[in-house]
Amino acid sequence: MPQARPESALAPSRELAARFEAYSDWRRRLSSGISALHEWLAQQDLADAQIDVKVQRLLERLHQDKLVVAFVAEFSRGKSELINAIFFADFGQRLLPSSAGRTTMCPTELLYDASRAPAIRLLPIETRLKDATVAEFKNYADEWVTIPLDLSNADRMSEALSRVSQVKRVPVALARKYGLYEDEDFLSALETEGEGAVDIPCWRHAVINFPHPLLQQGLVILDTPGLNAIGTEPELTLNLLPNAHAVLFILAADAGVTKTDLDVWNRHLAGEDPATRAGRIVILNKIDGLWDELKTEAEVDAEIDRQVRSSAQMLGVPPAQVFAVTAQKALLAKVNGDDALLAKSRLPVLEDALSRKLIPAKRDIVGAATQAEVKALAVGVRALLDARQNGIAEQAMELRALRGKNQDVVEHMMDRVRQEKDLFERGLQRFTALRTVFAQQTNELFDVVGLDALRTNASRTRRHIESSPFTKGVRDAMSEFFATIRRDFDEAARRSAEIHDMMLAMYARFAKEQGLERYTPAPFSMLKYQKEIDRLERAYNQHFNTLWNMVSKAKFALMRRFFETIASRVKHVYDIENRDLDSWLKAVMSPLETQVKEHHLQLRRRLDSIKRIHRASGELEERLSELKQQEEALNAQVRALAREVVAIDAIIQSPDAMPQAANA
Ligand SMILES: Nc1nc2c(ncn2[C@@H]2O[C@H](COP(=O)(O)OP(=O)(O)OP(=O)(O)O)[C@@H](O)[C@H]2O)c(=O)[nH]1
Ligand SMILES: [Mg+2]
Repeated sequence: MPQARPESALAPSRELAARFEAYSDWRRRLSSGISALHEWLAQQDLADAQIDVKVQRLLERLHQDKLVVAFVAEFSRGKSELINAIFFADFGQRLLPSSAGRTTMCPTELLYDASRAPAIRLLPIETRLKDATVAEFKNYADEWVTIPLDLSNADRMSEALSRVSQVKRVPVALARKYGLYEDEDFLSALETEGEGAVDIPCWRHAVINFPHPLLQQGLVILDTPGLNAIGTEPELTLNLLPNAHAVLFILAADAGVTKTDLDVWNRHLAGEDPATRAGRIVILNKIDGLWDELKTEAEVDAEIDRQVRSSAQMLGVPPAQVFAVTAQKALLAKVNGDDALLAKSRLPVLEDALSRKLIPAKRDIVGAATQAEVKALAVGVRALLDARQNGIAEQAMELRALRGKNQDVVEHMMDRVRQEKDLFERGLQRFTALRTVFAQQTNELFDVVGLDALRTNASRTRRHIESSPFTKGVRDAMSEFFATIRRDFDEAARRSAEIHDMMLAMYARFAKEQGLERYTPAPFSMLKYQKEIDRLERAYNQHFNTLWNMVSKAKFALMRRFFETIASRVKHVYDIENRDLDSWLKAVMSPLETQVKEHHLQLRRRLDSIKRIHRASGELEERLSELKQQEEALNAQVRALAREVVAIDAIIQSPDAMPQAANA
């Protein structure tokens, strides 16, 4: 367990922890606001299956919301040391292995999943021979080696964590088969003794499940190995890094910006659009190397400043995005409770920037998305309530007109309602026919962009790659893979527009014929998924040549794995798109279903009350007062709904309550 230490030394990361705690607290409050709305809807009999699914999804998203921060750099720049200094100084020692030379040999995720015991899980490097991605392996516990973490013993913990730097000696041919061995670069830099054997990482990926307060609240830290290791694991380049909320790129003051630093930056981080670039934070580490007792403090600061500016210029980012620190001295300072050294390490400035930038930005995005969904939900419920109100008003009007009238008039009226009901029931047949067409069109739509279509496309691509394993063959196969997806997406856009048109016409028709509320469903847009596919294709194009040239002999193993990673990312896009399409189809159809059901009910009620009045004229006033009560109850529901939505809005807008406990 963390040892006691002077209060002040911990202040800066407490700030980060406090902000994170406040953010989690906000998510919890937001979740309970949404649950309250859902409960109220259920109580009032206003929730249907579609609403249940929407709320469930919203809550899940809020619950699982993660904030991923990746640390990327060439080896030995101090990534692991920086993670130790920011997050694990409380343990009073270096937790993640950090040493000269290559240390972290596999991508390492630090997170907390309460459903599992604290442990480090390691995916053996041998899994590179199989055509599956790390993300897929995550679903199979038996593929991983799990070492439990003893939280009460820092030494044993750090020993368990040292596994991320394990290497083993294998024949060169095998390393090539894993897609690891390259003649000039990566592995030759590891000590090789004797011909034909080479040291390779023991593990392909590590996940550390560890109940650190920040991780418990949804922070995920991603530590990565240096340049070439990044390049050989497509999972990193295509999935983990693009999806990180922030990427910290680390330089070392003693090395300056080297060619390999620039390679890492340009290949994996630079990004084309300024927005991506803005999410990058550059760290100039090891500034203690510039400390010099023979110079004045001002001189040293000027030198650091000069390095910050020149690094910023080389990377094409504003100098304000570059933070000069020394991770090692910061860790030392925190462990010893040395305030002066901690300030001098400048780590607090970085921590402050992290907590100020990252969390509010994330909160804004989550808040806006939640607000939009709650609003859409409320609009649907409100439409139903409006329809009920109109029905009651109509009935009351009808009945009031009967006051003092004789039986004939009542009979006449009953006939009229009966006719209306007949007309409606004929309309129902059309509605049933529409539903059949709708189901047919929906099936056709899923034929075009369902998972089966993707599976067929992927197997065809795999076959093509294998049958023509030359640059052009692979390139053509891949282009065709993306082109097919694009064609399918265009086709899906066309078909969903057709469905939309049909439903618009149907709503208009029902509104006209049956006097139902006119409703205009939103169209479905494929743009989001198209953009994601474009991004994957760009990433593929960017990495293709690099990979092709880099891994001369192992290229086929690597190419296949590279394709599998792309295919699994594309599948992810399809999963989301299919899910969204499914909810869209429900959202387009279910208001009409509800309207029709509701209208049917109202007609029956009208007929019933006129029948009752026909039997006994005393029923009229009684029935009218019943209607009055129903109207009042409905008005109360409308007001309550508005209150529930306002309450959720208030939570979304509420300022962060920085919890006292975190500062105590
Ligand atoms: N002088 C000094 N040394 C540092 C500092 N930060 C890290 N180091 C040292 O630099 C070496 C490399 O640090 P690591 O944390 O292992 O670097 P890394 O970027 O994780 O490297 P890989 O895991 O190999 O990719 C270690 O010996 C650290 O102690 C610092 O601020 N100042
Ligand atoms: Mg490391």
